[in-house]
Amino acid sequence: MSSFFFFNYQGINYNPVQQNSKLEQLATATRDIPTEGEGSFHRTTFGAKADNVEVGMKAGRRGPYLLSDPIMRDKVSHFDHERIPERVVHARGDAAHGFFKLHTSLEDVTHAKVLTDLETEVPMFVRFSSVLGSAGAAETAREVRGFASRFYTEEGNWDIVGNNIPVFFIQDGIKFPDLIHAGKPDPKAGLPQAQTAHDNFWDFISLSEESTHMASWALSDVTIPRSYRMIQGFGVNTFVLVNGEGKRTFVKFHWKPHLGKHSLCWDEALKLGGQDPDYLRRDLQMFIDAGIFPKWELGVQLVAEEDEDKFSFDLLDCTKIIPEEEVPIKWVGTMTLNRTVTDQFAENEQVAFCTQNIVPGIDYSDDPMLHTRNFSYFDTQISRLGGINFSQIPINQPIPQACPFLNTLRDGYSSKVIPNGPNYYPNRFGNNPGPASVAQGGLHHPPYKVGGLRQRELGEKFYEYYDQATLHYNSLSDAEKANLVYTATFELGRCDDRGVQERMMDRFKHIDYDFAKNVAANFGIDVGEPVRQNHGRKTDGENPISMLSKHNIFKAEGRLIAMVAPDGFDYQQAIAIQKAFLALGNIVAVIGTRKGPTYGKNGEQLDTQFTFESARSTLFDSLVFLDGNDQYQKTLQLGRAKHWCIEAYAHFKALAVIGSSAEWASKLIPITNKIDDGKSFSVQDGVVVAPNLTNQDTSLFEKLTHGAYDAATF
Ligand code: HDE
Repeated sequence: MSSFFFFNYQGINYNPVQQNSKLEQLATATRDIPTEGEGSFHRTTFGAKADNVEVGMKAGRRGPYLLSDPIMRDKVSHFDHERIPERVVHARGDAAHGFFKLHTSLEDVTHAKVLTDLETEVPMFVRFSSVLGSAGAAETAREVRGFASRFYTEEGNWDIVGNNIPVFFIQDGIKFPDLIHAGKPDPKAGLPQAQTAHDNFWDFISLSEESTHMASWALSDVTIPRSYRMIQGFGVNTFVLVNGEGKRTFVKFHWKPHLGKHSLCWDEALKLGGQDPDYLRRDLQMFIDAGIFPKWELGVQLVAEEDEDKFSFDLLDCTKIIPEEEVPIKWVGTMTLNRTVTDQFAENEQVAFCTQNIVPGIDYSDDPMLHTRNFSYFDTQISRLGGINFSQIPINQPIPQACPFLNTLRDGYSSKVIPNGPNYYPNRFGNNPGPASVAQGGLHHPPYKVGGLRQRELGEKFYEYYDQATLHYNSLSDAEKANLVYTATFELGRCDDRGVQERMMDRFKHIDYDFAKNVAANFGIDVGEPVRQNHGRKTDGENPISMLSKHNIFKAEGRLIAMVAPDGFDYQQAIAIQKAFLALGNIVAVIGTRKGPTYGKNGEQLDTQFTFESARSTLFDSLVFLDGNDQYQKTLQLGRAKHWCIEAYAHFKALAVIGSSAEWASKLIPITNKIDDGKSFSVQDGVVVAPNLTNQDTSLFEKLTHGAYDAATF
């Protein structure tokens, strides 16, 4: 087990992953480094065994270095060229392998095998990312998140390169360089890193009305996710599905996490940025390696071609969603991520997602962002990955058994194959790499009517900017609306230009008058009268639009639990609780006063993974304070231990305080340690309080863990 995680998992076995065709192909490119025996000698890149890799060749023992030393040159020169340009956006990310299994065929609208074949498990590779931060940026910075997924289908690679927000800032890709320049560090000052909280960014947004809807998302809690395992994914752009008859159907793609959507508190995000800048990648890898595999449902929203114009917005405008109440999402298959990468550079860094990668049965719409993206993603890899042959890099190759190398494309920097056959078509040799008909599984671009005057314009409906921003705002819970005010106050509070602030208040006024007033009050800005009477469509009642609402599902599953067990803890209780949490698919960390052994009240021993000093409550989803003897209680009197409890409570964590810890906690947080006669525990404000708990029955602990999570839903 790798030591890059916080600890070795107790009670959970690393789950060896079944092979799939993509992993088999990657295995052929993997070079295992032997640790002993004949093969363990360092070989130069030209294959010779080095006689010394630590001391170079000199003219005389203390003399100058000799340039003729081939081993030093080989080693140092390779090192000199190790770095490649980081992605111009989405530089910081983490990736994992997995598979997709379709459960509901879409055969009436597409002939794509991946969306019609219920039998095959399709290998996948997924990369999660943040957008503006450079490759080393802290992962809990407030950022939009990338969700790029690749299906290695038998018909070729299909990429859905999405985000965790269903819309985008701009409508036409030609503006993308300006948007990103405004968000990235200021060219003179070189700051801030991984932040939108600065004048340039909000300047651009305040001058781009179309950004208002996306801005309402960027300011919401989704930009500080608790885990990549708990984010949604959206293809954002409208694609097209094509069936065997050539009928076209518009489609939007969705990924829904089985664990529910879950965000950090801002205070947690800020602290974690320092405590563990790798928080999200560590989390992803830790759970996958523990065999607790994250899963997502793939959903589609389908619109028949003839219904294209029936909406109040344009289907080609990616600043708009298709509200679920108008077109429900059909859930069709499940993605499971079950293997972490072997080498970050070879896989995470070299993967080249391209929106243009589609398979037969899938086509593009005329979304102007999508077309720019189809150009850009391919184009950027040519400089990022050093030439046109990036598709030959193992992680980018289609599955060779199903999609063998067969074309007349040749040469270019770093070609990794030795093509043996004709390099032009048609030819006289008989083995023509020629085109495939639809029946033979060829890409199918059925005709449809385009036309009109050549012009630099957008569809008429693109010019309505606010209805859906209001719709989004209206669908937030009260807590989320309050957070939106705090976040806007923070972001604009980091701007110094009064004009930027005033223009943003005006934008906010178009979203919601009260929202604008609440933010403006923190800047001493008078927002004046409401800008418009019609605030767009409202959602009635409790979040009827599930895509928009937060749907915070707190489950005692896939969580990281801290069990506080300094010397003197109740060992039987600790073991029962640990088992109950593990059985539900969680990871349990033991916290003590020393790294290494901690001792129960009868001298029993457990290993700790953390001490109160080496971690903070922020790292965990849930904290359990056990029952313990006087020594245990004495330790809990430490300021740091109290801080763990108070801080976790303030961050809405699910907490359990058992036996003597209940009384201790009742002096720190607003709970009472008195519970009704005959009850084992009570749930108060997200805290399970169990002062008299002596029962060692596992099922009670299971209930207890669920109790805390149910109560923590706000
Ligand atoms: Fe990207 N985007 N993008 N983008 N994007 C890139 O491609 C670009 C857009 C997204 O994990 C780059 O391979 C343009 C929307 C993700 O490797 C680059 C436009 C959405 C990733 C690029 C957009 C995204 C990228 C940089 C306006 C949400 C990370 C490196 C038309 C659906 C993929 C690379 C990964 C990456 C350009 C707009 C998401 C430069 C020109 C909308 C998740 O090609």
